[in-house]
Amino acid sequence: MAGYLSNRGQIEFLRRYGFVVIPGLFPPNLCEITKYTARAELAQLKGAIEFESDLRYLGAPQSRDAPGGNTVRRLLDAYARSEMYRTLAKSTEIRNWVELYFDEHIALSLVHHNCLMTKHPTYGSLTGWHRDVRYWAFERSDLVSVWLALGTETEENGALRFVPGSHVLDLSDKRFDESKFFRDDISENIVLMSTAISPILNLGDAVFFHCNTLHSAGKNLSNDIKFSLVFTYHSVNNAPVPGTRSASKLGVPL
Ligand SMILES: O=C(O)CCC(=O)C(=O)O
Repeated sequence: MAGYLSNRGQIEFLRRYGFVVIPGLFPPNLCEITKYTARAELAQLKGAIEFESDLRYLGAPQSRDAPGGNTVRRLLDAYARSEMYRTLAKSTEIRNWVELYFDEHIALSLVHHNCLMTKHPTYGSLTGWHRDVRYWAFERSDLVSVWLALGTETEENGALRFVPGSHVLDLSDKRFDESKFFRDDISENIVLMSTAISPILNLGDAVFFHCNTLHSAGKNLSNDIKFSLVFTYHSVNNAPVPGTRSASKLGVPL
């Protein structure tokens, strides 16, 4: 999708649909090395970690003592973890693109995403429909996340699904539950969700998506762990609201 487009064409695509796939953003060998780093950290349970049992989404172990209780969801604080992740987060490939999108200098949020996301077979849980902005507080809801695939991502192993154009829809609070997930018991919501598409990503491909885009992801039904590196960016002129979690760490100007 959008593989034949120029950067400006890709940006237009994101503005219209709320997400865009950028094929081959990084070379496969660099992504393989990054995945190798992540596998080592995973094996050692190194650094700050979010476990599936912390989230308790559908299909996740209910506690750390339950079977599969040590299943990792996210290796947190990716930016602080290794030079390898920092280099990718600050790369010219991402910076130039996102700067062009905002047409302003940009910053990387250390609070939102900033993680190496894993999805494990068996105990990796699905993620319901939501907008990422649900827990974020900036002057304007205008942030872009970059999801870099460190392997193939398909519906079978729990790839992201997006509702095209949902980032510009005015969706009332009543259409979300108390955890800010998009309710699946409202017919208008069901119709909207039925328009979703799940782009296939290959090693080194990325999907850039707006913080208001409705998205979800299924369980990993394959035999292999899925690895993705995820960072979120905003204009330096779109500051986090003081006193909120979004403002709890200074962003990194790029
Ligand atoms: O991989 C998943 O389950 C989706 C994660 C997601 O949508 C998120 O962290 O916002």
